[in-house]
Amino acid sequence: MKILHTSDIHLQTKNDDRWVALTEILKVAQEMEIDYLLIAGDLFDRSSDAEKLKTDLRQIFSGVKFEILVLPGNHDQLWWSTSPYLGERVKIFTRVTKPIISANGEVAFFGLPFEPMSREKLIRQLQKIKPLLLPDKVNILAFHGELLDAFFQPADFGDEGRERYLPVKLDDFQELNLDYILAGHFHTRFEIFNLTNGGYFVYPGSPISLSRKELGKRKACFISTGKPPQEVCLRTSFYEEIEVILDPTQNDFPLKIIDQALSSVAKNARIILKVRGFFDGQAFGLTEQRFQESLEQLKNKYPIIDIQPEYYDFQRVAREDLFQEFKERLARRENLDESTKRKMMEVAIKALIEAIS
Ligand SMILES: [Mn+2]
Repeated sequence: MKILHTSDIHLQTKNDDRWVALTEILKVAQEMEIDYLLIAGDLFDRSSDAEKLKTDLRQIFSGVKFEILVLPGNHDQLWWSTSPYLGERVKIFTRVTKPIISANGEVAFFGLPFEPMSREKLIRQLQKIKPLLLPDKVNILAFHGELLDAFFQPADFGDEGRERYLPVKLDDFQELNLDYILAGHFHTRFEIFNLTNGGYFVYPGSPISLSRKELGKRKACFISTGKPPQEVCLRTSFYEEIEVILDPTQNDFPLKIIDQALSSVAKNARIILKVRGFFDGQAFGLTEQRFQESLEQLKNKYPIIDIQPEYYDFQRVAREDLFQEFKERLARRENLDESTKRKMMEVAIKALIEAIS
């Protein structure tokens, strides 16, 4: 059986990037001919957003060929508790002791709907699954919370502060013999953890960048039962940090170097461009202002959302005989690797800037 797993879409309104991400997931699910789409919490950003989107969702969820299983997350749990109707394809996890069994009887899906509770209570809740596990079936748990084994930052969960959201350890699942734990709440990236019984704990990461913390192509998790989880790249928009370090010994025009670095970035990326290092303004007939204006113009060519200008025109230093001699000697050194040479060059330039200003 084939399952696609996503989480933390945090829908807010129709036709924005998040909505497009949801339609992309439905499209991918259709193309892969999956049987179940599992959404492991925080489909909505807030309950009020869910209420606004209900009828539109009912429509798009009814046009699919697979079943959709939804777990309430910490952002939308109250709304799900009103038992909304999202079409006959959609089933909602209501109690951890009420598994959803697949039509062919192969898979038992358990789901622990989010609700604030102590770690002790959480462990008791999880233990309730134990007598219900079906040894001849594939047992899956949908879970929305924090995995303590990984060193995450609060921002990895969408800046939710220091409060803990259903904190678990991989060891908590030791006696449960689950095949897959399909989790949500961790936005940053796709991550797989191995369970001691041979099963897997997976966070797919948000299918769209919700903040600048979520960098790189967004993914969903694909499961063909009996096999390890696989990542599926989505064609949704995402933030990408591109850092260009201008090498003061390079003879290429600085803008050409930046253009080259940007040319290979995916079209659906939102680029945060960081330009560091040094260039010789006099040699290229560039002032820092002209350089910055040219960088801004790149926004017409590439999807750049932010430019962090940390470059430095070191033309005065570049003209110093001492610098020229240093540069030549450094270039001749064969027992130094390129990164060491670059660091030495940086230190030298900074020291010379200090000395002559
Ligand atoms: Mn969450």
